[in-house]
Amino acid sequence: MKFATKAIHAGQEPDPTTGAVMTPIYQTSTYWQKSPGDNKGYEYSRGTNPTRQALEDCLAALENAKYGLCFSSGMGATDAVLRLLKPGDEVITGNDLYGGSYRIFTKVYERYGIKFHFLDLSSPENILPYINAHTRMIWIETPTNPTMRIIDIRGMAAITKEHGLLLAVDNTFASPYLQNPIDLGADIVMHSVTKYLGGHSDVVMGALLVNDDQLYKNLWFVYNACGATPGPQDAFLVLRGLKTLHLRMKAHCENGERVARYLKDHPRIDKVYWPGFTDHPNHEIAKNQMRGFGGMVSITLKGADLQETFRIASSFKVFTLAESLGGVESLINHPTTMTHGSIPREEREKVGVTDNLLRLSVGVEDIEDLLADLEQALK
Ligand code: P1T
Repeated sequence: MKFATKAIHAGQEPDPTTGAVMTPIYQTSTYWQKSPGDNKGYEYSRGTNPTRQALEDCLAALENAKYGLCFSSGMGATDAVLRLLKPGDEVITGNDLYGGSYRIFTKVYERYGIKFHFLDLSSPENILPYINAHTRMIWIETPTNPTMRIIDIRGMAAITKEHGLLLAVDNTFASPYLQNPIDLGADIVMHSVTKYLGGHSDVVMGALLVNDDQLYKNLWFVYNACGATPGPQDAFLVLRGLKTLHLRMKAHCENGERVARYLKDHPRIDKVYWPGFTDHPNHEIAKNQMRGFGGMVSITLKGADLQETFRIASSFKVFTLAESLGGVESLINHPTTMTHGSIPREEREKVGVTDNLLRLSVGVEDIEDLLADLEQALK
């Protein structure tokens, strides 16, 4: 099946009891057993729930994966992956990451004796000097949040396979519409489902998608044992959102490109971070591994201090100043004080996350209204 058909149908059949075309919200914590162990495949909703199962199967199909697991947030999904590790293990990751990922690595898992190396991953070979007998996993985010660097997934996978390491890819910014890391050699795909997959800024959820049977079993154990699984109402909302993922993503890409090109020539703007520009340092890799460039655009304001940046960030009328991204509505975010506040200044400034940086999640409103809003706010 092609992408649009999978987005609408995968994992979903008319309900066997009523024929309902839409997957029902199975709002139950537990399931009847005729005698202990004699049940219809469901025992307790922390481990299995039919609405969640339909969503997990749909997400797996969209990522060309065999298995899907949903969590109560993107961070819950990341946490489950990290629970595969043990004290003494080492992880190599990028130096340009969602602030919450940096925080769980440094503030939670370093306390349990896991070591993280934060590197410039613009060239996969940069990781070679850091691989040793303790290295277990490479964790990458591409495009990166918020400076839209692109990391070569195929190049990374060649190295992780040679050294027997796990490659985990946070595919939140691209969504499976634009990029399928498993096809490029990744072992684990992670999503903040909260973003493009849900698509309507009304659900917080995460997901992991994998192909390997043993890896799935290990992750399912954590999922059930630690229990950060989402409820059926949220699973239903995401199933509903997914039915328009391909339509929304096409519109996000079109509007994202128009906004990026408009800002590139704007006298108030210094840099525009968007991987579709031919002079973006990783443009060729983006073209190679993605099917479009997405709706995320970051900018730096020319000569603006924090106060002026705040003034501009607060003067939009269509873009809403808020954390998060990937919904139908356009959002604007100030990374250094909002989403990336947990990264020390000297670390984030090295990769361009400065106080005059703003991140735009370009929604699917009429492009003329979005450009007019940018024009009035940047006056
Ligand atoms: O918010 P949550 O669903 O827990 O997902 C965490 C997460 C993981 N990975 C990436 C790349 C993300 O962007 C996020 C969440 N990010 C935001 C809330 C944000 O505004 O950047």
